[in-house]
Amino acid sequence: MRERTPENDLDPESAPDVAAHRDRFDPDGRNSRGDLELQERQALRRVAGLGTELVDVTEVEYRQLRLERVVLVGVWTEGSLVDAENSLAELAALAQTAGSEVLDGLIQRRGRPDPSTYIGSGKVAELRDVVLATGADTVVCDGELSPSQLRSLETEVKVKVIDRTALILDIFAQHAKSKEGKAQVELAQLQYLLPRLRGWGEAMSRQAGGIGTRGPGETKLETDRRRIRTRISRLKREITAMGTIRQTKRASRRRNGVPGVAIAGYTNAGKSSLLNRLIDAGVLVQDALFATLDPTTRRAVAPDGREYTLSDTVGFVRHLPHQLIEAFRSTLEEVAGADLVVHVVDGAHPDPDEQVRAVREVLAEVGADRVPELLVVNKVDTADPETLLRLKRQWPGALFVSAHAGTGIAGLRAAVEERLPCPAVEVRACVPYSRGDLVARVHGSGEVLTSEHTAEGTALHVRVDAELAAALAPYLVTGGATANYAA
Ligand SMILES: Nc1nc2c(ncn2[C@@H]2O[C@H](COP(=O)(O)OP(=O)(O)OP(=O)(O)O)[C@@H](O)[C@H]2O)c(=O)[nH]1
Ligand SMILES: [Mg+2]
Repeated sequence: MRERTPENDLDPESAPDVAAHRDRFDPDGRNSRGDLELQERQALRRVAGLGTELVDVTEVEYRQLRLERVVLVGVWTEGSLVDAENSLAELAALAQTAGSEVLDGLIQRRGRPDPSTYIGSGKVAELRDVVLATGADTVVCDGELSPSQLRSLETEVKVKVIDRTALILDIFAQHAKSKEGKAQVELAQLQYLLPRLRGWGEAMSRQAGGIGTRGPGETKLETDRRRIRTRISRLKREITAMGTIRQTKRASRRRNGVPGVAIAGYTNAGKSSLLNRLIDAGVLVQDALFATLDPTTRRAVAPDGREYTLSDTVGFVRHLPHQLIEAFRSTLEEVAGADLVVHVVDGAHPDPDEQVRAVREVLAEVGADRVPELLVVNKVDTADPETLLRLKRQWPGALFVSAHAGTGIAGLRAAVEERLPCPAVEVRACVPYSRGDLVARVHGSGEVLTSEHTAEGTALHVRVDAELAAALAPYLVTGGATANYAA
């Protein structure tokens, strides 16, 4: 299990270098935004008892999550013991990211989770002992539990019980920054909450005292449900509206023939670090899960002058709660709208194959599996050499890089640029000097094969998209335009 300290959250190797580098190129300090965000986040982390609160729905029977001292418990139904341990280690990393201290972890082998208490009765007793011995205040289960399972287990172990989904939602709530991100997380939380309104432990319920749920309690529950439903519809409308703005931007990028590259992959694989390496974007890097929630898009220019965009996106995880996929659909569709997905894999992770499988599953769910994928194994500086050899055999087309050490970055950049869709039409034109705007557009989105200044104007031999070819039509010279569907 990894120890998290504020020190190792910072990128130890490149932090000072990158900062110095940025100072040189970015005197107004705009690019160090990632560092500032990180400081802000760590300052928050130190507030004991920091939890997630649905500020707008204060009346509902919803307990704030206050995860401080937790015990983890998982049911291992298939796969090897190593798989089960990896899964619990990931749950521990999630819990630490949410700001809690992990005291212990238990795994039970069972054909399937117990329908009433998730773990079997013997294990429940053991769990109760561990909770007492460690002084834990919360139990985190490695799965999505039914409301009644949560309630029964809570009654037995007498501390708060939450599941993996609630934990992930809590992290998202802590990390959401933009208006859109906050709305998406709140939507996911409310959708998770709705069927569980009665699910929280009865002892802690606001209806405590009114044993059972008849009378005024029932009415209140109905009111709460209605309020939540109203809020859900409003959030959905808001999110759709915000998504439209992004779609418009994406459409304009497409119209201008600027290809888009999305960096996707498992959470903590190093997507943001790679973006920083590739174009010094200054985005937040943290040894935490789901450090990035809001997509960042930056422009980049290939050596041949063609422009493209690189976007950093939210990371994926195994069994990403479906409420989150739904709520973040518009953000995830950014990936589906890209021309290339750079799929980043953490080569130092105990099970990179499983990461790749989980990421491809989510990509398929949002329709991004049709986009060409460039597999990139990151962290080769710390990965086990034997694992790397195995992965090289397994994924012959993959690139092996280190965002920290800079290994393979030039190759990655070249591979990305090589895969950018080629503009479709090859054109020879002589553009008069009065149409400098056209020449600039060609340089921005076309591929310039040759360019020469002549007495009549700029003689160009270029590959451009259909729209630009039409704009160049008045200036075509012999040879004209030939469709060339190279891409
Ligand atoms: N050893 C090593 N560590 C790396 C490398 N690249 C990134 N890291 C570390 O991995 C952690 C996660 O990096 P990020 O760039 O934040 O990862 P991400 O994929 O953007 O993660 P999320 O936004 O949380 O999904 C940080 O602690 C980085 O310093 C690398 O090449 N080698
Ligand atoms: Mg990130």
